[in-house]
Amino acid sequence: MPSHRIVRLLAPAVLLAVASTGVHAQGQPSKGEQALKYRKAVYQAIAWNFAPMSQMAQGKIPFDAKEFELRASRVAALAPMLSESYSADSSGVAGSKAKPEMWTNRTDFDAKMKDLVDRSAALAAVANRGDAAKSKQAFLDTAATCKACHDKYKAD
Ligand code: ASC
Repeated sequence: MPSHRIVRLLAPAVLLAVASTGVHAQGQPSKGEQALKYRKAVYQAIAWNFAPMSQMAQGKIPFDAKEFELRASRVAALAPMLSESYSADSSGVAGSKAKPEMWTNRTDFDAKMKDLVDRSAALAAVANRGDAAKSKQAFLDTAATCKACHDKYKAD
């Protein structure tokens, strides 16, 4: 059999094998890998904006109502973007710190994620009114929702 004919016969099998590993022909990340990358980017953006609020809440830098409100509004906008990044096809993708039980306790995980979304929305609303003590408390309440989920579902 001529070699070009063999290639033509094998091509569909090769394509199928490549597709089933989730790696595209040009080495692009799979859907699951893209979801994980997106998830990490959103978490990074949240952490970046969390940091100044954390420092203000701890009295490490002076409370600045405008700055606090800006950071709070960003976190409130980012938090609802997370749940989409926990797509089924991202389960088991290398590089994730999610413990396996996160995927099997999805109802509890989703409830914890909703706590973050609700508390960060409340934080933004409180920060909008500019009261230092109330803003700091709303921040601590939000940070507690981060911790609740990390303690249970994040490795290390
Ligand atoms: C942060 C950050 C977290 C949370 C967590 C809250 O700033 O990066 O993961 O707050 O420490 O307890």
